[in-house]
Amino acid sequence: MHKTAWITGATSGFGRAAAQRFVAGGWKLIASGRRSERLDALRAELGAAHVHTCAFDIRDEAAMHAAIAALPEGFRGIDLLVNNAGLAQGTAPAQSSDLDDWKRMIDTNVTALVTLTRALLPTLIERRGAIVNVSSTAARYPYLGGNVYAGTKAFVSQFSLNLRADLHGSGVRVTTLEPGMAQTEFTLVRTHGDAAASDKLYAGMQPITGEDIADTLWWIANLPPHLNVNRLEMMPTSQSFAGFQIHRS
Ligand code: NDP
Ligand code: 8X3
Repeated sequence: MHKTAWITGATSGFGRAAAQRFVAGGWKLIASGRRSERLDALRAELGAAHVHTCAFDIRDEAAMHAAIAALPEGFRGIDLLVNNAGLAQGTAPAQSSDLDDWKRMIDTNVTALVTLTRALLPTLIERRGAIVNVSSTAARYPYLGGNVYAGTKAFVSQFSLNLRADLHGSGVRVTTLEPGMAQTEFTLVRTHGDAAASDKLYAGMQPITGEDIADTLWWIANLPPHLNVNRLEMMPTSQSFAGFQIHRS
């Protein structure tokens, strides 16, 4: 029997690559995101029989519940939820950040993630499924301008570990995936469309790709049922750690 994955944020980056990987591997796919034309193109590319798409803003709780209610019969049982939709907004220090950017990140990366997870827990429990929450190295390593983005990802990581505790004995597996620098539309979104800044960030280094993440998600989801990856942190080889900063008067 085909398993079914719901991958949020499937219009770009990690989510689109994962959508391609799971359908190629024989899974049925629910792909969501706001950009309906991209979802239509994905469905055309991957084949309509195994792909259901739903276009909605994940911050819109009513639209989310409508999308769940409208799932076709063959897509109602969900074996894997990949909570991938998310964003960073801005790189400024806290004292000069835009509060609306902060709220947008919290609404998307935290509130929408827990809302969808809560709604899908019954089917995930029924099918002894799995949840992979896409967090970030930002959850663990502070950096200048990370502020609320990093805070949302710390929430995602800690929520994932706590979900594991609550779902003890249910057979549902939960993983938090914490990638470092990856080349997607992430930086374009973060900088409000500054392509030069995005290109500059990735210049001269080899970032993680969407395909790298898709392969990792595929590995996690297809491990034998007795194995749970709790937390997986990964970085490009060309990215590592720097020291603390010291202010001297
Ligand atoms: P992209 O910008 O390429 O993809 C983000 C996806 O999230 C898009 O499909 C977008 O769809 C979706 N999304 C964003 N906001 C909403 C919304 N309000 N409603 C519905 N969908 C939304 O970035 P990535 O692939 O890099 O990001 C995926 C995840 O990985 C994010 O959670 C990000 O924080 C995380 N991450 C990224 C890293 C990186 O360096 N790139 C590193 C570590 C973690 P649409 O715009 O169509 O709605
Ligand atoms: C994205 C990685 O380092 O830009 O989550 O915060 S970073």
